[in-house]
Amino acid sequence: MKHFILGAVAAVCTTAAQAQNWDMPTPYGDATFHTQNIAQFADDVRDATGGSLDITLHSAGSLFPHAEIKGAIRNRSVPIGEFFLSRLSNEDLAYGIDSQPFVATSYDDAARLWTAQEPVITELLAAQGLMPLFSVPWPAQGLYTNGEIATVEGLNGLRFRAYNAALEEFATLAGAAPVQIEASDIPQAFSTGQVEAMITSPSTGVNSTAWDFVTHYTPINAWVPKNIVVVNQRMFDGLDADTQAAVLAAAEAAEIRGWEMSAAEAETMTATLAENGIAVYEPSAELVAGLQSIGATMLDNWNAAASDSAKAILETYNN
Ligand code: PCA
Repeated sequence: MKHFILGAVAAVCTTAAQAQNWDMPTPYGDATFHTQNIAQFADDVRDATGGSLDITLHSAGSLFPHAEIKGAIRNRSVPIGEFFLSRLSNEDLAYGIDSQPFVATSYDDAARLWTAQEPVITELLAAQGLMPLFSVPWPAQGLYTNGEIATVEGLNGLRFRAYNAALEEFATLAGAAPVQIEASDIPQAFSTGQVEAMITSPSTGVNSTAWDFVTHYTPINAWVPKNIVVVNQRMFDGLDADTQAAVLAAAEAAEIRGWEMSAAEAETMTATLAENGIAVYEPSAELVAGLQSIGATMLDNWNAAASDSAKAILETYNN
């Protein structure tokens, strides 16, 4: 009897030692399609491993603020997390090429750009003990303002919400005043007058109920930036082979599903903006020309500062 009990206790301990709970911080809210895609990824991993790897999502920056998520994965405060890829452009411009205006403006171009970018940033992240699992784009970025914007001069002097260094540079070149604001803080930033215009996706416009604080939206479709999900390599290596395979398979499915969700939202969320009273208009030729000229200046600046590996991404993409 005693042996039997001891045996049972040992069996329970073995299972307990093998089962793992992973906390996963993400920056965006639960209504965001990226978050929903990641929730499905976590479910897939849980199902495929019979619950032995249980990933708990902490959305909207609730566990770590956006700016700290990558560092938290690196120092193993958490094994896995999501962030906006081009936020790392201060480390190497290779991370930020998807946020340069008019480099890749369609999903096809964005997919080709990712094919060129992925091996380069995989190597950069590996040097920090990090491994990318999957990356998913936002719908192409559009312009939200009060009143229609006919030319770039119309942006002069506006307090402009920014989410990375490239958008800050863009706003500055347009004569606007950039203010860095997290996506979940957009409604408050507008209601308190901190900002009065922004460039973001129709998804983020809908998730932040943009009709409460702007009247006009134009799909300038200037860039297609991505989120990325990254795992700490040592934590991943600590999983048994079957669990590793389950994570990689779920990640591959999440990347495919996420790109499809993004393309679907580009249409449905633009329609939702209009249904809620936002005037959706096509940008004038003058506005597009002005934005393209800013993009050309930014690309010159990018090329002047980019590492060789960053420049190699553009060469691969352009050839
Ligand atoms: N939404 C995020 C990043 C790009 C996007 O479409 C944001 O506005 O912060």
